[in-house]
Amino acid sequence: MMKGRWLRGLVLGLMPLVPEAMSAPVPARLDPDGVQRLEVVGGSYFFRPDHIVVKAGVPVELTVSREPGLVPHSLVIWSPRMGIDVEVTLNSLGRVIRFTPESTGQTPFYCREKLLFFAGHRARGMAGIMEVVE
Ligand SMILES: [Cu+2]
Repeated sequence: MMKGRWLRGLVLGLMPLVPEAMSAPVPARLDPDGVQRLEVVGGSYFFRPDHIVVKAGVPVELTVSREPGLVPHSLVIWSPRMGIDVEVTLNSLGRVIRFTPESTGQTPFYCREKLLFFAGHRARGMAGIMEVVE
C-alpha cells in the first residue's frame, strides 16, 4: 500500500512536466476587412487554444492575453521562413500581434519564461502549434 501511494505521488508530481494533449485545431476567422483574427490565452502552463490555423499571404491579428496570476508569461513565434518574428510579454488586457505568414507549414509557439533551475514553461506545456495553410 505504502509503495503504491508513493508511486502515485511521484506520478502526480511529475505530471506538470508532461505537455498536455493538443486541442482541436482552431482556424482564424476571416473578417470582412480581409484580416484573419484569432484570440489566444496563456496561463500556467498552457496556451488556449494550443493549435491554431491561419492562411498564408493574409494579414493576421492575434490577440494574446494572460490569465490573472503572479507568474510572468510570454509568447514567442519565430519562423524566418514564414517571415514571422514575434516575442512579447503577456498582460491581462491582451495585446495585438500583427504579421502575415509568407509560406505554408507548421511552426511552434511557446512561452520563453523560466525560473532558476526549474523546467521552463515551454517544457511544462506552455506551447502550441501554428499551422499555416493555403
Ligand atoms: Cu509562461
